[in-house]
Amino acid sequence: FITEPKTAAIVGCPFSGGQPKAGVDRGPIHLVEAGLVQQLEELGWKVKFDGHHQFEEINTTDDPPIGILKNPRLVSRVTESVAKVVGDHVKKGELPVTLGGDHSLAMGTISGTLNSHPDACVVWVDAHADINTIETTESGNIHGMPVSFLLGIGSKVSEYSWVKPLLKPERLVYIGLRDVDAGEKRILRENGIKAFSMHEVDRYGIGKVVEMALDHVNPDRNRPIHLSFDVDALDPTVAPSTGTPVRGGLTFREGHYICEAVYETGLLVALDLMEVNPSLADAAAVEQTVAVGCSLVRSALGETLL
Ligand code: B3U
Ligand code: MN
Ligand code: MN
Repeated sequence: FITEPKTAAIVGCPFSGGQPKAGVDRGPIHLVEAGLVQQLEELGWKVKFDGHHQFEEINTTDDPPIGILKNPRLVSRVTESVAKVVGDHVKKGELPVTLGGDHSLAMGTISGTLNSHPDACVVWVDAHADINTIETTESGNIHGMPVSFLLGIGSKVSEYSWVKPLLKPERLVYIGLRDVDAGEKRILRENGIKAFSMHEVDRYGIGKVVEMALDHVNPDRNRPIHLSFDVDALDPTVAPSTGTPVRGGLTFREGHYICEAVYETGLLVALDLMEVNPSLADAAAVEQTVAVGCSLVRSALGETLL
């Protein structure tokens, strides 16, 4: 699905409107400053990066909550513009690498992927399921909701009518969950959505979990894969600088293994790396988190240990 010469497009999204903590908008700036572009070039990719996306033309001085939803118009307009950018790269056979920013952005990235590849599957790596609906969300933070919008479940908000329900429950799989709201557990159950929580990672080991996850969404290994990686899937000792760390997460190697195994399929068409927040934790922890973020992206783009 990626055309030669293989080209990665860095889609830097300095955006924090899907959650309340400042600083996550600086995640992409730190990842690029750490040398991500050169690192991917060293792996043999042609890399397109012409600055981070500016959302300033998106004017939302007046954005009162819709029901419980916070910053609803801003998040909608930003993610819609991200959907266009990511969709254009995918259409051209380029690999968009979207750097967040908060995970509401995945509403845009996955819409962009599915517009060109309606048969694509999504591997969502996260401590959280991000599948709350308008009815179930307690926080009103849209970064906890993008998956429900993509599936088209829950009540509709006209502001989000651009989001087409292109994602089928059987084309979605989770790895790394450990902080799932009661309402979200019900949604996962009722929609038959496959999820490998940390319990399954402990029971089977990461190798088997990734194999089972891909067997579920991609049994013939012929569907394009969108990998949406929330850095908080990793244990907070590995990736401390993130807005909602949850203990008991993926080890450094488990996180990288997922990326390596997805790369090995040859089916990756889009990658998200989300929720790096350089304003949380001390300088050393920030440096560590940013370095891990870059290294996950390299693994997903073909860096090997040998
Ligand atoms: N499920 C909660 C908490 C949460 C979701 N995603 C993150 N936190 N990062 C919610 O707000 O929907
Ligand atoms: Mn997330
Ligand atoms: Mn998360």
